[in-house]
Amino acid sequence: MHYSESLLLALWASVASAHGNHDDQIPMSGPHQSLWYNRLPGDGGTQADAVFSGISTFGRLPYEPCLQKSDVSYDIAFIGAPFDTGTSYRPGARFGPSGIRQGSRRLNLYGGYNVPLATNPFNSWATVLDCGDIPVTSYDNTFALRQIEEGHFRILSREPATDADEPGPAVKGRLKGKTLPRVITLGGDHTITLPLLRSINRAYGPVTVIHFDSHLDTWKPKVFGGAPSDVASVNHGTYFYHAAMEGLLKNDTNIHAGIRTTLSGPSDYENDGYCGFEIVEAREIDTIGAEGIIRKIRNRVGTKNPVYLSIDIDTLDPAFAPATGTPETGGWSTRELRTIIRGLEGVNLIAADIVEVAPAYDTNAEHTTMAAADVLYEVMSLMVKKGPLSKTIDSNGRNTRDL
Ligand SMILES: *[C@@H]1O[C@H](CO)[C@@H](O)[C@H](O)[C@H]1NC(C)=O
Ligand SMILES: [Mn+2]
Repeated sequence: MHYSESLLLALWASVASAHGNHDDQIPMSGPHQSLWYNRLPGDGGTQADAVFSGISTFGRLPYEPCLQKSDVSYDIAFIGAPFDTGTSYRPGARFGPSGIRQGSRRLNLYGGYNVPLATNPFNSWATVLDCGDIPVTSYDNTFALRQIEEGHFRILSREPATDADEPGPAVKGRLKGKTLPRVITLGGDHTITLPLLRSINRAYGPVTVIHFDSHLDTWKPKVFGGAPSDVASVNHGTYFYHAAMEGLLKNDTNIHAGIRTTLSGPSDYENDGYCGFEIVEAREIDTIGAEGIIRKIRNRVGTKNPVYLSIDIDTLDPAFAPATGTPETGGWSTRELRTIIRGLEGVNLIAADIVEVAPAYDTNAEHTTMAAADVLYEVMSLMVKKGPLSKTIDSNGRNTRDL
């Protein structure tokens, strides 16, 4: 035996015995003990990884392959949709789900308590899981969109872990009134929101959308992309046009916020109104502030409508989130967007997505994936604070809680 090896063994023995003799002196209290990693393997303590090691899930939540296992239940599920063949400029959002997970590792290092919202989404009534990714082909957009719709619907249409109320009756083959979990989808380019809304429609009927983005995404296919074929007409600039034409949106209740795109002309805004949206421009933050923007959104969507929240990471200025498909300067800071999202407390969020995170263009410091993770942390917190959906949705899909 080499001298260094025997020294190491002696050291190991002394550490192990000291540890064994004084087990109760090691401070192991507080939430999230599974995240504690300051013990020796095999000493009876946790063998969990550190936040900087091991396999990544969103916020280091437990992973379950929910699509393969029908007996897994949850109240909030994270699911990835690694699709990016609907992009007009920079591809790469197929790596969004894994990038966001990587950027989210430190979310609950200290326990995860959200100070401004006074809630802990990692330690609450809710069972929150990372369900992995929906399998998505990169060779056939039509098939990929079907995969995303079916995958999402299988996650959405399951009984939640926490069933606060009696499930209501199904309405015309829909799941309206049934107790449902919430699903947060990690994109993927923004095209995925069309199949996600198709899935949502099967459960809730037409919904209200809050859309954070620098772009409208209601462009007519002839205007955006030229629509040389039906397949090409569905892309990350046109999916809301299709959603409106398919009746997936509740007209005149939807709102975009953070808009600062150039247009083909003023008619793009007219078409946007036709698709059922109001517009909050990014630059309005200079005149009405975050408070004014929150007020506009709340006035538009109310607190009774079931609301789908779709967040394009390009809402943020490229200084804060450079790694995205179509960056636009002049956007909000991460602090401003987080403040505005927290301002949606009480809004009836049934599901959400975050899209257009393309990690290949990120800084070495992971600005974009961290920003995406932190924005979702606020969304998760809002959902947990609001309570189980079954308490808030009646058989007409209406909020019954006295607000
Ligand atoms: C939505 O509502 C607006 C404003 O009332 C209306 O102009 C538009 O035609 C409606 N769109 C659809 C698709 O029904
Ligand atoms: Mn966008």
